Amino acid sequence: MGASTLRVGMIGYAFMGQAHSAAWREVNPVYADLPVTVEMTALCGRSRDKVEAAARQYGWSRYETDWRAIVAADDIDIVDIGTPGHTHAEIAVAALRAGKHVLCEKPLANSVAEAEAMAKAAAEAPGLTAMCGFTYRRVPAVTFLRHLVQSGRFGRIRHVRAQYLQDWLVDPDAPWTWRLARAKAGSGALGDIGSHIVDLVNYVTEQHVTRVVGTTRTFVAERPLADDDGTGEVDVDDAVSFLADLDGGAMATFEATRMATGRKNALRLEINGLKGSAVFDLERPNELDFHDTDVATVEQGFRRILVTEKSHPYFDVWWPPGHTIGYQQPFTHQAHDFLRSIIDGVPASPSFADGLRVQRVLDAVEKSAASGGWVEVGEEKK
Ligand code: SOE
Repeated sequence: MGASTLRVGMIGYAFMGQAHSAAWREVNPVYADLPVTVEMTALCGRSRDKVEAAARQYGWSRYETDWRAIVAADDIDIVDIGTPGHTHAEIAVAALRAGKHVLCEKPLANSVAEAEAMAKAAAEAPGLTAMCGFTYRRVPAVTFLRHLVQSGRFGRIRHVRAQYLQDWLVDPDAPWTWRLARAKAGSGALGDIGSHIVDLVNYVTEQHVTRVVGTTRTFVAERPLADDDGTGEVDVDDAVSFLADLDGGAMATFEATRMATGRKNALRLEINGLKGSAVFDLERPNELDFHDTDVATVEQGFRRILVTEKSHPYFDVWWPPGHTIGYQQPFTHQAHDFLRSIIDGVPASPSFADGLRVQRVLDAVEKSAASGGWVEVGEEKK
């Protein structure tokens, strides 16, 4: 291999494995100016038959059945982690210590202690890129919303409303999965999808959650197993709601649920500032609704911005205006920005420290749901 090749080993081949594989596959063809070539060197999973088939289907050169082989391999520069949360810390810390760059799916970990160990390992490896996969930062309309905030179009922000609504657990007979086991997933809707909106509120507003009060609910405590007659226990939340104070003075509400009938993947963000408001909904990913008080009062109202111009974030490499992109492309943007962080030595965003910050909020929400009161979000250890 030449110095201009970066070789990826990916661990996990399910939903995120498919999305990340597509991103690694298309990052060079899409970004012609990238001075490195990505090699999809090895895919790892525990089931030999399944990982072999996935490696062939997604275009990986070889497969492994033990993640340690990926971390130890001399011909791998980047470890991409797409496994359930309980494995993230061990793999990521080992990979960083072995001198690999790491891209790790969200939530960063299943506990604050694990996330702290990961952030520490990243801090102790300053020459390596360690990024947490909060991919929605790279939806062009979301990035553009952040630009609008930064350029003062909302003035002081008073309210933030963040929701992530799905419905794949509405049916009480929907099968049990690892995402419903605390030992593997850490929490339920809170960590799986609530983590995305906590990160996005931080990212878009540059305000951080300081305290929370919330409640969680498990509506269905047992579900049928997919491959035998038994049932599996659900010991995580199906839904969570919480109020939060942000350090820039805004009030925020958060809601994450897998029980919102008809809402398939509705990540919604609404911002109300003194000078304007905006609404984003991931079910309409190329649009942003913007209300701007600079317009004459009689002409005011929410107008739809189609975020597909070449000058919108990330769109320079895509299609002519109006030719939309979808769920996959932000993963490609993420792969590109990850590679750029390695090549240019710029800090990864979101970093493991950002992932830890989200983890502290999730932890505070769980404590609040247990106590019924407000909980301060833990501070960084000095
Ligand atoms: C499942 O709820 C899930 O796949 C999340 O784990 C992802 O992060 C989100 O992008 C879509 O929904």
